[in-house]
Amino acid sequence: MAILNVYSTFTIRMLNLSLTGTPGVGKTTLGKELAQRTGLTYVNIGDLAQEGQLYDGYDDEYQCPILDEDRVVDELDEKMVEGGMIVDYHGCDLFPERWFHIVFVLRTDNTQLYTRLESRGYTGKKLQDNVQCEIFQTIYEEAMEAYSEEIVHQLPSNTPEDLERNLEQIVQWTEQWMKDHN
Ligand code: DAT
Repeated sequence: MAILNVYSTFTIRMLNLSLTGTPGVGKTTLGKELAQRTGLTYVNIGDLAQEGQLYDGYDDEYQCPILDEDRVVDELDEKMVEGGMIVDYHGCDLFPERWFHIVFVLRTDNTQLYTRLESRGYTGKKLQDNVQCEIFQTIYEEAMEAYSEEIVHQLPSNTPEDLERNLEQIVQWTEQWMKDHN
């Protein structure tokens, strides 16, 4: 938190991070901890949509509401322009390219992901499809298509050691970005 407060007395450029990847890879865990360590603001798109009921219908197959992407983008745009945001969502190509300075795609081994999603209560097709999404690296490919390839980075997210390493790397990268741009 102290890291960014140093800059708070004058106008500064702030970066925005995307944390993306298949459900269960650890975006929320990493994003919340990262917010604590950097002072950046964590936003979970699923929560934001639920709070504002930013939905456009219901998906019977997956038994979940369908995100109204335009309203989500409108809702967040002002904050994104100000900067200093960490955005957590299991997709990334719905967001404007200009929003992000860096995109992290978290990756988890299939067996681990299976266990995590099962303990979250996922079963049947929903469980299988999500694990397949990870096997086929769907979100990584989506990120590589939607953003400049140099800003897209994969991070392993299997163990607590991975989590700590990812945190340290992103905190360092954030500090460096702030120095370079202010
Ligand atoms: P997501 O937000 O991507 O859906 P999550 O942060 O809710 O994922 O994490 C899913 C589960 O996995 C949760 O029980 C915490 C655990 N987890 C997250 N990152 C981990 C890591 N690096 N090592 C071990 N477990 C992790």
